[in-house]
Amino acid sequence: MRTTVGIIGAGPAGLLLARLLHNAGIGSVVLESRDREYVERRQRAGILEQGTADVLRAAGAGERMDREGLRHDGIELRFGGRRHRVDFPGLTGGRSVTVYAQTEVCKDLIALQVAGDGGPLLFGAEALAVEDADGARPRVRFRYRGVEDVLECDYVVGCDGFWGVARKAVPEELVRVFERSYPFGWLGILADVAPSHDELVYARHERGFALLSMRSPSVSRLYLQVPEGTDADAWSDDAVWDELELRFATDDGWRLERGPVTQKSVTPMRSYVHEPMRHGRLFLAGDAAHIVPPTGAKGLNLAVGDVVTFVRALTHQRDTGSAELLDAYSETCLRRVWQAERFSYDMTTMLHRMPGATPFDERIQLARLERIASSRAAGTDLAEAYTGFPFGG
Ligand code: RFL
Ligand code: PHB
Repeated sequence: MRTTVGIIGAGPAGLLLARLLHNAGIGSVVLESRDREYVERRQRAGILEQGTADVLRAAGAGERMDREGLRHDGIELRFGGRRHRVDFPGLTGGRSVTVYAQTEVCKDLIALQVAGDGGPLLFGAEALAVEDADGARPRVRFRYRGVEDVLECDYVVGCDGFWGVARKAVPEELVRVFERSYPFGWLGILADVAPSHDELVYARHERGFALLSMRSPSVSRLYLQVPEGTDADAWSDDAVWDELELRFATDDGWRLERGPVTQKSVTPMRSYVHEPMRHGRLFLAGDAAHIVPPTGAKGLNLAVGDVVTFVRALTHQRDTGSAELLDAYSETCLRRVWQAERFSYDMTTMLHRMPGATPFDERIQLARLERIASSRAAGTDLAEAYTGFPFGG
């Protein structure tokens, strides 16, 4: 097999990349180790930055998002029994975000890919290794239906997530990894009940962080901070609702509606950056190169930024003959990645119960929240970061 761009992974990064390349007239093959059903059911992110929604629209993948997605003009910060709304358009000159689940983005992109002539998308095709990444003809060795095969490419893009194989092809001596893990995770539930608030609620409580999000007007998505290594099944549904109620409690009598829980799982929290994001003709995009804790809602949006940057660079090379933007890929992406790392870290440390925190640390945490609630400048900083940094800037 031969193609221009070999893409490993059919998460949002790989699927959107295949779409954007197709729209630019560039061929690709996508190799995905899981089956289609698994990819379409995986519960993950829920918030699309304005720039992400714009990219999906421009790629021709925004029709259902525009119909079913929910535009959100703010979030609520809850602490000390009080509520503070961060007004996105008011603070950023009109920007907002869209609540539309990552699984739905993936379904829409897969449907386009299999319906059109967007190039092969192979499910059940596991990449084993990227070979000759810094040569003229990189290859992906993969196994499909029990048979090993080789995909020869002009470029390979590793969109294979945190557990993928692509970044192993970058020689160790050229790599720097920046990492931080947090000694807690998020217990997430999906519940068949209308969201108890019309915008997301980020709550800081002595017992730990809680987040109220949603998937639709009738489906809630809620998270609780739990200790590292927590088994989701150790929490009964009632225990989850009781704990959520405690952490979201306000002085003004706000009520949390309960409903049947349809999914429950625990997500670990990690900050991770792999530098560089490029080696020869191998490019890394999305979670393959960087992870953020979910508190800033940035992971999916970073993946989109990376692939937009790659396609811009590749079309620039095709149209002008200049490899300048491809050469700058890692640097360009990393500027935006580190801004998202900073924001996700700030949101995480401001809102979670940090093990080992002293009473002094807790007062500082509250002072950071008070500052956002009382200063337009501090509120604007959060609103700008949450609604999104420019792509490729
Ligand atoms: P993905 O989605 O992990 O996709 C990688 C794909 O590669 C496949 N793969 C392989 N295929 C072939 N050969 C191999 N050897 C392979 N190894 C792996 C995998 O099967 C998979 O299909 O990475 P991608 O595309 O970079 O996308 C990144 C996002 O998924 C991730 O950043 C977000 O989900 C993070 N995230 C959030 N991001 C947001 O922007 N907003 C949010 O609100 C948000 N909330 C979240 C989140 C992530 C969460 N979890 C579960 C980690 C909430 C949660 C709970
Ligand atoms: C979600 O809806 O899954 C979600 C929303 C906001 C976050 C993280 C996750 O910060």
